[in-house]
Amino acid sequence: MKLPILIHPDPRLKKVAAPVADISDELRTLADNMLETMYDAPGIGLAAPQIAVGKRLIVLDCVKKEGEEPRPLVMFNPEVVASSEECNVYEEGCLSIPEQYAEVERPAEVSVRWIDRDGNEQQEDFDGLWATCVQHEIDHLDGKLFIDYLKPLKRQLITRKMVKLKREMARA
Ligand code: GNR
Ligand code: NI
Repeated sequence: MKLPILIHPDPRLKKVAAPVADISDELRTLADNMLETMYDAPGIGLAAPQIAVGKRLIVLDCVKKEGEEPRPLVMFNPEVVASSEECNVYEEGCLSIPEQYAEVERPAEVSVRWIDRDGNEQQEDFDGLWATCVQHEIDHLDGKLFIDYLKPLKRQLITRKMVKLKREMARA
């Protein structure tokens, strides 16, 4: 089932999400619906607060090349346990901030620990687009958006555009 994605500004996107206690079938279904919503958008990641669920759950798949095997990842309670000194700059976008893109600098490599859909603890190192995306998604769980890294003026400009977009969407 496809779920509606919240558009910034929305107070639900600014809240710190709550850790998940144990992995139920209900949570697995939610994760599957998030993956469906993400692929449909299309996007390379999605965090539960974006669909108005205040839980520490993210999904991602940064395999974007045609013909390559997809790699859907479901992460409950994901945590960055180590980050590289070296940084990367990526042009980021967000499904909650449609059609707005800006360069954001983040650690180039991160080690992430999480609980998978079977309730097992996992840890893996990510680099490239995967590293950027997983950090962007974990930020959502802490109520943080990529525009929070921009200069206030640029952030305000984008926020105003989104207010206008939401007004137009409500009228349509
Ligand atoms: O689809 C998405 N693309 C993207 C591109 C660069 C950096 C981060 C992202 S994540 C984004 C989907 C999204 O909003 N996830 O929260
Ligand atoms: Ni996002």
